[in-house]
Amino acid sequence: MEKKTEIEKKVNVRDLTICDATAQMLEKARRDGVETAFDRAINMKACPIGADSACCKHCAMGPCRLNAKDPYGKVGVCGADIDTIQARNFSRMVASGAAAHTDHGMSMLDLFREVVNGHITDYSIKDPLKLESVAQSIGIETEGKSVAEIAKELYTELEKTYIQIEGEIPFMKRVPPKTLETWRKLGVVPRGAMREIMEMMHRTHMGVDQHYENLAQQFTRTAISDGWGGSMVATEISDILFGTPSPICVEVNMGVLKENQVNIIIHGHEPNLFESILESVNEPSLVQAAKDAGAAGINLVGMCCSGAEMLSRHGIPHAGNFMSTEAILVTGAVDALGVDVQCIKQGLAKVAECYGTPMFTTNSRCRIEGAVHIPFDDHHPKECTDEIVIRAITRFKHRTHPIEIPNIVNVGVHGFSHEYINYMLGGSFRGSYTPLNENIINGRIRGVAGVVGCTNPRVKQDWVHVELVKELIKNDILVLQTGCSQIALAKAGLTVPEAAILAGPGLREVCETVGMPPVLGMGSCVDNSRILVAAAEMVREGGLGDSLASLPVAGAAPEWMSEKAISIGQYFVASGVYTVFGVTFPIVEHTKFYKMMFEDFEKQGLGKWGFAVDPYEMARMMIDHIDKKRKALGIDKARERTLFDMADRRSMEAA
Ligand code: NFS
Ligand code: SF4
Repeated sequence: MEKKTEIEKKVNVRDLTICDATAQMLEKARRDGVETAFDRAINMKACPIGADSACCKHCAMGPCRLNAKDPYGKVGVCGADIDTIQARNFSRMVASGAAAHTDHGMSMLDLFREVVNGHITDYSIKDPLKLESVAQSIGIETEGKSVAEIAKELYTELEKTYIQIEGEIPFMKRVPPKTLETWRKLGVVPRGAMREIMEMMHRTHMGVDQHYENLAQQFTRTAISDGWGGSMVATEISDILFGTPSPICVEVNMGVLKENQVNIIIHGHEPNLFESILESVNEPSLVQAAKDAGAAGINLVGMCCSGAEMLSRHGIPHAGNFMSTEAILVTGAVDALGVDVQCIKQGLAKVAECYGTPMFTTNSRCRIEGAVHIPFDDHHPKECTDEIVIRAITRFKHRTHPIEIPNIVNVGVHGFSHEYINYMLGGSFRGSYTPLNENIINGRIRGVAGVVGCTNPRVKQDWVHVELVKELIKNDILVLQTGCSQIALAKAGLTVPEAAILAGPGLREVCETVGMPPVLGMGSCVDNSRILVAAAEMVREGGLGDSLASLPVAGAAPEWMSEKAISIGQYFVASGVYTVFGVTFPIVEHTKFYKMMFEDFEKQGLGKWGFAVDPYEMARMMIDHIDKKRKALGIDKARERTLFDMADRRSMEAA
């Protein structure tokens, strides 16, 4: 114990995070003697063999550990070499990440089916226009059909995303033809996600697939079944049921907690829980109960991904990203923490207990010792959400812990669905991606980057995200964001139109003309599918090549931590995007597997992986790639001309 405190003392909280609110709470946690994941990350040295993905525990002849310094010097007991071991480990990360997104998507589809069948009445189809456009995008004839008829047909089609045994999943119809042709040639077009994930698990069992290239074919197919399958269904169905986001001004950061109100945090990934608790907190009898308990009202706040969805759809305030979930409990102001699935640290239960915050699990898939389980059922959702509100009110009434809420709130604009980008740039009468493409072709916008993903206590929270994005926009690259990354930039104040002053002259001019921020928040991690759809639209629009791989775009997950991020990275790579990860990468350099991931994929017409810890290095890699694509498209000269013109104009104006 002595030793631990010494290590902690040596590490200033300012070295752990650039989020002032989180830093303030980490200081308090230390004073209170409460441990968080930041402390555990300091005390738990990452296993170097595991970090290199040089170990295998797929059978009881092992576990076997190879040597990353001499990767071909040794093989496992069964004879598996370093390439097989890395490829199998990577495959299983993709399978797990893809399973998380597709199981979430399937829950949304279950809900949709029951709404369509009339068995669930607490939810309804809020966005019939979106229903129609999704149906049309996969070839369903909508002319003269009722909403109910279209919905039934759409359900039957989308179910194939999961359970289809043979044939291509429905959203393959959205993939630009040239990209689809490449995928068919490589044999990576998914059948149904269940089948792909099952086959992936089979092939990574001891003694099955022992060729890294063959494994790569299947993990690519599995990842595509996530991005263009499970995740895309999750986004589209959520929009149909709860509404398609459009830009909205929202408050972010821990200052959204209110000392004089009953504070409820929902942290997780599935929007249905959140949608229902939003109804519960507006229930007049519960509002009255809160007032009777002495509260000024009930304050509902989101964290992580379902928080990012509610922020985009309804303007619900967002309190912080993944590495702030323990810290916020340290305020003592949280009267209930409700969680569903994914990215819920087990450590939350302990911290919640320290501050007398009741924690509730709600999904049968996720239970935590020390948390109270209140099952959430889509057929009677309010039974669960009302109960959480009632217990929060009780906790408010009996608050015993001193309260300290960081007085920090950042206001920003979020909710840029691909539909809205279409409308925003193309005008209200006839939305289109023409202006975006034109501005890329004429060089005002150099390219587009998706910066997404987690925060991770192995690096300074939010810092890599923020520095990377600043560097990109400074170089005229429009940034699209989702998940915890989006919240990092919101806290840094970059999701406002005024942030355009930080952009390069070309991007700045476009942002100022349209009145948009240089950083567009698109929602949760499953909403990365919005980025794919936007990219497909850019190809369809014309002038930027005929496949996704020809676009001047790049992606990054600078502070990633989850297997979901790996699946996302792989489906971006499969979709032709150069994708750079930070923190660490589960791979050994100077191996065949490494060469395939970081070089050869691109030669097959896909994207490729990149890795850098330093945000400026990461930005440079992405910019170089974007310039390479511009050159291949023959639009590199246009940019020089445009920027020269602009500089000319400015100097003339000044004179
Ligand atoms: Ni994405 Fe959302 Fe955040 Fe990472 Fe976790 S909340 S699904 S996995 S940590 S971005
Ligand atoms: Fe070792 Fe092979 Fe078993 Fe893996 S599958 S643990 S490498 S013997």
